[in-house]
Formats: sequence, structure tokens, C-alpha cells
Amino acid sequence: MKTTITLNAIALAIALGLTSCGKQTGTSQAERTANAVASYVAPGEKDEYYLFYSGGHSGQVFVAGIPSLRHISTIPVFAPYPGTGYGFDEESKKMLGDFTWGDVHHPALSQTNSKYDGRWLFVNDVANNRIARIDLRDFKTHQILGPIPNSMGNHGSSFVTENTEYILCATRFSVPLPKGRVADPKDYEKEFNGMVSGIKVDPQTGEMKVGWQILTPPFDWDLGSTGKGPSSGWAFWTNYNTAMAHDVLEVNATQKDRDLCAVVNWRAAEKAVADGKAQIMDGVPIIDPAKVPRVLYFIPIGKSPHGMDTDPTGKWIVAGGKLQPATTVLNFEKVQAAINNKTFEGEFRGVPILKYEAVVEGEVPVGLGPLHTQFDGRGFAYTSMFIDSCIVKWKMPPWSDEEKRDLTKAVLDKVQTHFSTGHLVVGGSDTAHPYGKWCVAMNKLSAGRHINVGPAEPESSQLLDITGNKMKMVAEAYTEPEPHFAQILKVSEIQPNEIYPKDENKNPNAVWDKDSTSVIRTGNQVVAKLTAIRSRYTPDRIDAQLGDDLIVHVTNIEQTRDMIHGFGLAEHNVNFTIEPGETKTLNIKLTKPGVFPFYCTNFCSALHQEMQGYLVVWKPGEGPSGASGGAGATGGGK
Ligand code: RUQ
Ligand code: CUA
Repeated sequence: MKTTITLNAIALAIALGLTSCGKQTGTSQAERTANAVASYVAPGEKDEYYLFYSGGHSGQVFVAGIPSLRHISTIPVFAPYPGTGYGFDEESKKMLGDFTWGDVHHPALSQTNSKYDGRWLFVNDVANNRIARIDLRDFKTHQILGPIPNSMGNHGSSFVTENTEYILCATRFSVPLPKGRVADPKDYEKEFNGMVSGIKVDPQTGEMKVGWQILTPPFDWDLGSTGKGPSSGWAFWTNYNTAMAHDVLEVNATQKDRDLCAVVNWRAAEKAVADGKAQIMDGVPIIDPAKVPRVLYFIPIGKSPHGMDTDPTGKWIVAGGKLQPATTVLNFEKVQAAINNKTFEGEFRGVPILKYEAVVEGEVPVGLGPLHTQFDGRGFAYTSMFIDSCIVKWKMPPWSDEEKRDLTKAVLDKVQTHFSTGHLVVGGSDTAHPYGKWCVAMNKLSAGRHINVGPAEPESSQLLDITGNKMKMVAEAYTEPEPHFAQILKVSEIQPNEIYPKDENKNPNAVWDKDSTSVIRTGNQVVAKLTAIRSRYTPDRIDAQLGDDLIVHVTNIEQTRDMIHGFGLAEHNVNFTIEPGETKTLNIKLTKPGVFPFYCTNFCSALHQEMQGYLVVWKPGEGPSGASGGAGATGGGK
């Protein structure tokens, strides 16, 4: 049955002339020159926008510039990164916990009044059910929350509300809850559940904590978005498994022509918890929507939907049906009316299903495999087409009567992408104030459009100028695995720190001058406090005993931008960098005797090579009295 419907869809698309995307731009010499100029950032000049794109299963976030598409830096989040020593020093090791990878999908910039406020970037980890917060003052990960209780497969996140009150998340996978309970997947419908989570964000510090959760049927929640304007206080998710299949999902989850999307009133959820209507599971207040009305509704959406994007006015919500050649446009005013008038077409486990015809504004025949939609704030939408490999530009409602009769008239332009575009991003599309200048298509395949690097090809990103009536592809770049979604932020909207100011360093183990440095052995523990400056460590000798617990705190006492020092310890699997004004800590057990050099790993000066010292690990009964005895191990600093 699935095959029939898909084929019908394809036949319809062909009949509508939708399968061939527009010709690639840049074919004439004049066009090539114009495109090159549009994306060229001359040596010494700077990009106008940041592109923060997710690194997928690399666990990282990449930062590029727009329009150059040049990769500028990598922000390690869920995976160790020797380049900065993330995951090697004690603080970041603690943040990573027991995990050394994550699956980053959807970055979300913090917002105030539905506008990017340039404070934080949140990213989700699908695999280990976590959310991380990157601070845009230093482009570093400062918090990792999770694994989130009662939640498995944190894919439908991270979606930020208009004032960053919450990051909203929905589960891709369902499991028996609370986690740790075991049930047979054959009893999936009865024993398994999904969850929508409200992660509360502290407005001052950005600190996240799990606020509440809404129990859902074991649907596989997919992409979502938050409301604004008329849909303020609401959030929306698609789902691709209303059938509640637990095996061979490719077949068993794609039988229905429509799946049930979620419409969540998160303010009502917050109030229900405050009113004591939740029950605690694994420490989190859980709302059962069958018992607490007006928190959750369902809307049928065709077919195997994926993206679910709210437009800048908050009135229109666009869903992409992977297996139908159209996007579905919901009208939030009609959604409200259907809720108030109880225009339901049934219910599922006590949750009302809004009548499809009552809430839909139209189905726009964009082509095959529509996934995600972005908006430019001028009344146009851009949808990524996975199967057709293109970006389609179309006109948002309100539509004329003529357009309503034939919505192919709302489809305005197509540009071929290379190939199989997943997400696309238009800066600010998820806010009330899109930039509407550039669109980046993030493609899953690049099919040899680059020099041959073996069997695994990189992903590609392509830059489209969307300012004119017709879109223009002006540049492309290749990227590490694997960009999913991205966010674009105007460079002029933030002012990241250039150093860590000395007076803001509250680390109790920081030392700023030679006289405060020390190496002290107490029992079986050696604590060393070092300074690093061009081009020496003080002290540059640490004595300890085999079996000791060694703690080294290194403070980079420079206050000059980019004067970074490293601390690599030979044959101990430790390296990190220390930025100007920063203190970092390593803690290792000394399990082998010998003399081990430590050295600066980050090129810092003409005498960088000379920036080195020795860790001497004496065997029992050997060494200077300090090392073998008790008080006052030797240190070369004083
Ligand atoms: S999903 S290609 Cu992980 Cu965002 Cu749509
Ligand atoms: Cu310090 Cu190189």
C-alpha cells in the first residue's frame, strides 16, 4: 500500500511538472563572476554573519562565516577535542560525564521578544538525551544537562521559546518508563511511552533544569517549533509513527495517509504543574494529558511528516510530508477556533484530534520529499526537498482566490541543490525578525563535486542569495560530518570576550605571580599550582612519587588576546590549552615511574619550543626528601 501511495504521489508530481528543479546558476561567465563577488570576502575583510552548524555525530558545533562559508572554528560540545583539551581537563571531563560522543542536530539561539539576543546557543544530543548550552561570550560549552529523565532519543529539540523561558524537547524513541523498567517491545503500544519536556532556563545565568514533562503515546516525535504572536505559548511537533510500530518501521510506520502531530500549550502545562496536577516520576512532574485537558491536542498531517516550522508572524505553521508532494500549511487562528468550538474528529487516548479540514489553510504542491521550511519575513517560504534535491520558494498565505483554487500558482521558484538537501536555514527564520538575505542548504550527499577523498565524501553546504524574485546559488563548501540544522547570527549583534579578565577569574586555585606558585605533597597527593606565560611555566619541575594522585592547576597569566598556552604531558594522555586569564586543572594517578616532560602544545612565541618542564615520578624510597617524605615536595619555581 505504501508503494502505491508513493508512486501516486510521484505521478501527481510529474503531472504537475514538479520533479525537475531549476537549472543550476552560475553557468555563464558573467553569472560566475557575479556569484564570486557576492560571496567573496577579501583577505583582511570579515564575514557579515555567523553560521553555527551542528556537527551531528561528531558531537561538535562548527562556526563558519557567511557569505564566505569559510570554516572559522569548532566548538566541542559532546565529544573530547584535543585541539582545546576539551574533555581532558577536570571541568570539561566532568561535564561530559561517562560519554565521549553525542549526536548534535538542532542548534537554537536564545531569544528575547522573539529576536536573537546573542547570549547562548543551545544544542541537543539525540543519542544520550542531553542539551548543552554554549555561551556566546567565549564560544564555549558551559553546561550539559542530562541524560534527561523519562526521555529517550532527544531529537525533537532544541526549540527555544520567545523569551528563552524554556527549551522544548520531544522524544524520537519510546521506551518503558521510567527508564530502567523492562518490557517486551511486542507490548509496545501498552508499555512504551514518549515524552515532551520543558527545560527551564534561568533568565540570568542560562542554567538549565528539567521543569516538567507531558506523557504521550509511543509515537515517534520528529521536528518541531515554538509559537509566537498569536501562537505564543504553544509548540508543535510532527510524528512519523502514529501506527505505533515497533519493528520494520520503514513499512509498518508508513501505512497511514496522515500522522498525528502534537499541538502543545506549554503555558497550560506550566500552570498545571503549579496547580499540583502533575505526578512525580524519576524526580520530574509529569502531566498525563488524558487527565489534564487543554495541554495537548493532535492534528492529522500527511504523510510521514518531518519538518514543522512556525512562520515569523506566528500565524502559520508549515509541515513537510516526506511522502506527499506538498507542504501542509496550518492556520493557527483556525487551530484556536477548532479548540474552542471543539471541532474534533475524534480522540486518541483522551487527547482530542482537531478536524483536519478545520485547521488547514492549504497544501502547497512544492514537489517531492519536502522536509523543512524557512521564512524570509517578506511573506515567502523556502522548503528543502530531499528527493527532488532542490530548494523551493513559495508564497505564504494570505492567498488570492485564484491561488487558493490552484496552489501551484503559489510556487514561485526552484533551485537545484547538490544533493538530497536535509535542513536549510534562513537567518532569524524562527524569530519574528528574519534577516532574509541568505539561505544555506545543508546537503546530505555531495556526489563527487569535489576532489576525490576516498569512499566517504564530505557533506556540502550551499549558499543561496534570496533577496531577489529568483533565488541564486552563489557558493558551496564542504563540511565535516554532519550538519543537520544551523543558526545564522549577525556578527554585529555580539561582542565575544577577547580575554578572560584576571579579576573575573574566581578559580580558588588560580595563581598570578611566581611567589604564589607551589608544589605541595600531602599524604599521597601532590598539588601543583603553576603559572604559564611566554615562554615558561613556573615552576617547571614537579616531583612526585609513584602511586601519587597528581593535581596540576595551570593559570595562563597573560592578558593579551590569543596568547594561548598548552599543557601536554608526555605518555599520560593529557593535553589542554589555557586561554589568557584562564585556569585549568588536570588530575591523574601516577602509575609509572620515570621523568616525563610537559610542554606547551600551542605555538605561542619565538621561544614556544623552550616552554617545557619535567614531572619526576620517583620510585618508593628514592628521590629528594620532599617527594619521598611528606611536606613540601620540590618545585622549581621559587
Ligand atoms: S532532522 S533532515 Cu535531525 Cu533535523 Cu531533518
Ligand atoms: Cu606557550 Cu607555546
